[in-house]
Amino acid sequence: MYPSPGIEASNFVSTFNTAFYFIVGVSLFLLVALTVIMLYFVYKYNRKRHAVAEQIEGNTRLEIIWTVIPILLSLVMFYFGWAGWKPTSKAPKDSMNVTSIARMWSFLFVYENGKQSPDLIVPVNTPVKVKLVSVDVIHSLFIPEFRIKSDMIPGRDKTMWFMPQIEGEYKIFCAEYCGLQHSFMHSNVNVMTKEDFDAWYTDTTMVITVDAGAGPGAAGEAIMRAQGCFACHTSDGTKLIGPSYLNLFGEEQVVIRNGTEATITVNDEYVKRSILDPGADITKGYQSGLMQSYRSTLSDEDILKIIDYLKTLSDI
Ligand SMILES: [Cu+2]
Repeated sequence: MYPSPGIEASNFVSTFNTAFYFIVGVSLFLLVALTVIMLYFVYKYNRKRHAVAEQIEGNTRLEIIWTVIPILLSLVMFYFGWAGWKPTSKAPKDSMNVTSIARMWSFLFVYENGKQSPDLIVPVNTPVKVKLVSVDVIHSLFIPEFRIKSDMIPGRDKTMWFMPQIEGEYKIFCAEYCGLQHSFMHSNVNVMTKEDFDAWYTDTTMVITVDAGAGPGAAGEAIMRAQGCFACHTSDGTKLIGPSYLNLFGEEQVVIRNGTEATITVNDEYVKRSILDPGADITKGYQSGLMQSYRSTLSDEDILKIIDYLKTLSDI
């Protein structure tokens, strides 16, 4: 369940709401006032009452009024905007650090002890500083209920911070159009009590936080779900941006390597290379340059589990 809108889910909600409501209020007032004045003039100066137009030369007092009032209104809008934005630019020193890695089309959150999660899991009433990393194109991390949003630009160091104030689950969206499956790029923030968070954080039996079912390949499938692999690959034979995993392992594939065609067999080594160095071999018929390396987020052990999963999708 998501908390209802209007609650102070983060420390930035009240200042941003003030700025927003002030600007909407001023805009509504002006809309109504200008419409009323316009209708009055339409009535008063229509052709029946005012057959001949008359030239009106300047009115200094009026001109001062309609210059000064909008300037003051704009300055007050600026003040609320600035007062709301300024505190977002510098995270408190005792913030908890999390790195968010965005790629087409998923978010992954990496913690200081190596823990990884597709959801942002944080303790309530603790400042959280998020390092924003994009491995491919420009994404944007947006948590509407926290009133924070920041672009994630490849190659540029950026951070954002917030302090969650109410436990619950909140949506995360990518707010920058980043390609075909952009609308599927969303996740959750899970705000929990400090005790629950500590229990989750110190449980290192599961570095990648996903619910893995039983059976062969379950762990591998869960890892792939967490890493967002299914944004581009399917397990049912449907073609997306990348080849489907169905009946892939053990098969021969024609790939483009250094501009020339080569025939390879999909084996352990090939899968590992495709994950760590995705540009090396591109399956014929697919576009190159879309997938970035998972070197920083997947261990050799994770890759072995992924291979186990891929084997379950083939008759071998
Ligand atoms: Cu995106």
